[in-house]
Amino acid sequence: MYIGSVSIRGLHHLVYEIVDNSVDEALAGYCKNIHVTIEEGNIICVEDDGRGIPVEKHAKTGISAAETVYTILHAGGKFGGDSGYKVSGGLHGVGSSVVNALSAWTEVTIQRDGGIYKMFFERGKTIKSLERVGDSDKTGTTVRFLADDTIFETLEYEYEVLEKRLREMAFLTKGLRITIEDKRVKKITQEDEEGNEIEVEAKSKKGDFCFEGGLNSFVEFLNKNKEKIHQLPIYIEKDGEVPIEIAIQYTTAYSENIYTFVNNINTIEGGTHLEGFKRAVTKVFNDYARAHGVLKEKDANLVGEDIREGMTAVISVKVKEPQFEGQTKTKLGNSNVTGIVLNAVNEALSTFLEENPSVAKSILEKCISASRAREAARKARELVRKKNSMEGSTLPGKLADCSSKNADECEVYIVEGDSAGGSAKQGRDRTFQAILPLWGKMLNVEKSRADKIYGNDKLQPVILAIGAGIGADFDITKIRYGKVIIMADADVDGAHIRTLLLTFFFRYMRPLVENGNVYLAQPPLYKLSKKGMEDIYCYTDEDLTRAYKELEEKGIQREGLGLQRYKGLRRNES
Ligand code: TSJ
Repeated sequence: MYIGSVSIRGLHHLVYEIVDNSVDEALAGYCKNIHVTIEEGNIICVEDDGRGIPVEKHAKTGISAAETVYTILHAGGKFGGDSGYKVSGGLHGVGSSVVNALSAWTEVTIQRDGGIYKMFFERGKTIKSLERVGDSDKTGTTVRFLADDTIFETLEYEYEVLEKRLREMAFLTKGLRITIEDKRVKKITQEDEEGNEIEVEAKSKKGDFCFEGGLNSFVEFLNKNKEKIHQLPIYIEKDGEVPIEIAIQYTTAYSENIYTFVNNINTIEGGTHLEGFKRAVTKVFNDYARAHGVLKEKDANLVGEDIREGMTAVISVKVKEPQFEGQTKTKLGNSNVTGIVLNAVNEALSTFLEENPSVAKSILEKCISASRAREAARKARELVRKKNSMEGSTLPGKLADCSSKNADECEVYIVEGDSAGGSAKQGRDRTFQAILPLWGKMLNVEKSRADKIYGNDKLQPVILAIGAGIGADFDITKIRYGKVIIMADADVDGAHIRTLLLTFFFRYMRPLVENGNVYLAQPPLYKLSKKGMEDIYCYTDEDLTRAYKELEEKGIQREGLGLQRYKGLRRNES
């Protein structure tokens, strides 16, 4: 229920559920450090230096509070009386019993009241009740668990995914230190000086996150590779019924980048807090522009989009009984939050602009030029539309189309260069596979405004081949291929083209990405061959190591194998 799925996503959720308990302890003011370790065998260890889960026995049940949290659904966060400011209750903080039920085993260690206490569970059942096993002058809670492989599709945690979420948690909780270490032994294949393939142990990965700046550090982190319009982020903090924390920093980029959180949960579908924020920002900048003569009486107001161009912002609110709506339950529904955020931003942002006129001026200059570009883009779009309706929607000349017209079964391969396009054409099944070769330098849409996208000669063939328009006009029901497959070389240039095309799809054909129509063709890195044996293709270094091992078990030694190493990047170099 809290975990959501048995895929790798659900697996990662197990870790978040446990860490959330320690973060709650930090929010209550009692925990400064949280250590997360991925141990060999995909065992997770979460350790905090909080007060330790209460160990005394419950008057009625005779069971310790600690064991209750771990075995009774929903028990978390509801015992121990007033444990300070708690806002969880929504999606997290109550999931420890769920994690327990979904784990092959769980070991809980509590240091508290001068003692060390331990308990142990298997698949949710108590194997060892809580007992005192030693003395300690420290306090804290440590949970180790192994997810149940009969429930989850995979137990292989992705370090980067966990790291990103833990870094985010550290940003959202000023001053809290969260560390992560991946201690799993990873073997990778490398070439030694003589060009032989050798296996070596990869370095363990580590992260150490503590941000005194909180959300200001967060936006600075998000903007670290961007050119800033003002150095210090605009910071808004307001306590009250709905505590609000917001940081804003403008860059010269053309996109808007707003992240919203409710009780530390990323509300990717936005909701009432984002609504209030957007309305306030639009109003404050327009009012300021009028009051200071940047907009004259005859000028139309700036629209929200113009004002948010180049904006990076993080919004974090704490809501007592959050209602989550939307497809993925990540949209805040509480309607009172709109007005509360709106008022807080109105007040704080207008004060900021009055006190920092040079920053206000730079931001407004950017808004005005965004507004002009929007007008130019509208005209460019009209032009393309008119041209298409006059000429009929012609397909690009270089497209080798397929014969089927049923989009569900059709694929288009976007291929780099003429030679690759040629071999792709030879290898394809022309009934359902189309090939679109591209050349030359693809436009980076992140570095250009919309008016430069319409009619761009590199993007035009892609737009016409897919046949569903772009931007606000994009209509996914019109796509001519159910699969849009980017097939670029496995080298740096290929990686560049992949990134540029993905950026274009993300910014101008977002539904295509969200609906899962975009694919990357992955070429193999190695081929193992031997006379009388079917060729084996390996896509990663792990694949190769596994293939060697399996062949060895069949009595085939690696010395007798032909190894073809294809041009391109090893995974660890990409
Ligand atoms: F729930 C859990 F087992 F999953 C878990 C809880 C896992 C981890 C890694 C940490 C925790 C946890 C719980 N850390 N800190 C706490 N704190 C309490 O449970 C606690 C301690 C004292 C009092 C009190 O009122 O004295 C109240 C609470 C809720």
